[in-house]
Amino acid sequence: MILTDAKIATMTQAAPYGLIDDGSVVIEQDRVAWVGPTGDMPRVYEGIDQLSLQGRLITPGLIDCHTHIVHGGHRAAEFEQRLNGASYADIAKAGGGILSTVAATRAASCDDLLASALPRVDALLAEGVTTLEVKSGYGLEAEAELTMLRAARAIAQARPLRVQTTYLAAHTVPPDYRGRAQAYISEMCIPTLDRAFQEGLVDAVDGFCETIAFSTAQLAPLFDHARTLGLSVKLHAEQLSHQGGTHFAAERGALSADHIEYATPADAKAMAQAGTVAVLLPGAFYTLSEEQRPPVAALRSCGVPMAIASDCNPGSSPLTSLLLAMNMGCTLFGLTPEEALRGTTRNAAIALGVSQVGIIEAGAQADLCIWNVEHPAELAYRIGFNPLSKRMFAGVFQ
Ligand code: DI6
Ligand code: FE
Repeated sequence: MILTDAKIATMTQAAPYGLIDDGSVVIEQDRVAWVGPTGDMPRVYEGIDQLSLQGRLITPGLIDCHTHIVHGGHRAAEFEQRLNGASYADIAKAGGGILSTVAATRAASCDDLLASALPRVDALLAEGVTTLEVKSGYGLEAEAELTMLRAARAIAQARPLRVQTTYLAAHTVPPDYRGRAQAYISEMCIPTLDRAFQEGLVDAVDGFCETIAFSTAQLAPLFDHARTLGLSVKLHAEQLSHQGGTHFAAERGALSADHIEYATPADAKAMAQAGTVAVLLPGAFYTLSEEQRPPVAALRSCGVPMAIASDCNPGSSPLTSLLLAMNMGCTLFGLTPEEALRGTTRNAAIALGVSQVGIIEAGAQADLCIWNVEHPAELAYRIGFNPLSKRMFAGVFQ
């Protein structure tokens, strides 16, 4: 198939957008065979069926590289508590927060978790998401963590998209290990990681480095173990305070350090050296009414790739719109619309360690979005409007 009469944001070159004004994409099975200005199309492709897009924009399929989309229950009551004056940390210390979602998640079966996640997944798909990262981390005991990961894998059976799973048992210390974080890591997180790995349930390992969760020293044995299994690591770092997580993540060659509102210019430098992606999560910043912004200027000047994700979770970011996350990345964090789109395509793919997605070039996966817009900046510009015309996953229009 040939998609023609299109603007194409290939995201392959440096800014702006790798844009081709009057372009075509040749698709063979699940791959892009050729992309370029229509006038340059090789003659071998003459005679193949052409679909005119009448000037519409093609981008790579969007990638949401940080979600907790599998979880039981919701936390609307806490939203209300926060608006009555309680802070996110207060609620967590009082046994609410993550732990209330843990109770609801443990009570749910794999089928329940899948069924409750799918409407949220569908909201993301409707806006052009073709690759989705899903974390565990609301089980905090072996069986419930494994169940979450199985539900995450089941999403890719139930819907046409790619799922990357992340093991986040080190999300917070469960009540039965209170005050014994290190024992929780060695007795629960590490042995369960082995089981998840053997079952093929895990693509990467994550942790939450924060005063209300784990220190870098407590996370170190888990990250060491991930490395012995050949698994990549990533980290929730510097979200609410500076704990050294970003530096620790960079030192260990992490795929990404996520949130990083409190990261410093020195942290940005360490990330640049390690090739660690900065995953910015404006939905959590917005929901928690945070004021400390991630060090975007330092990230930019050091050349750290920036990604944007929904952080879809029931507590700090009940967000199921990647387009809105892009808008917030621009409005709240000062990203350009070009950086926002790069952040949900090419850089999001790097944050997941997945190649051949997030860009449009020969050999790449044919995961594409077709948009009813004239210019790619429109994607981050509108608020609450979805201009998606069609979504293609693995060479098939959905
Ligand atoms: N940081 C977050 O923003 C989420 N997890 C994390 O480590 C919040 C999780 C929750 O509140 O349920
Ligand atoms: Fe998160």
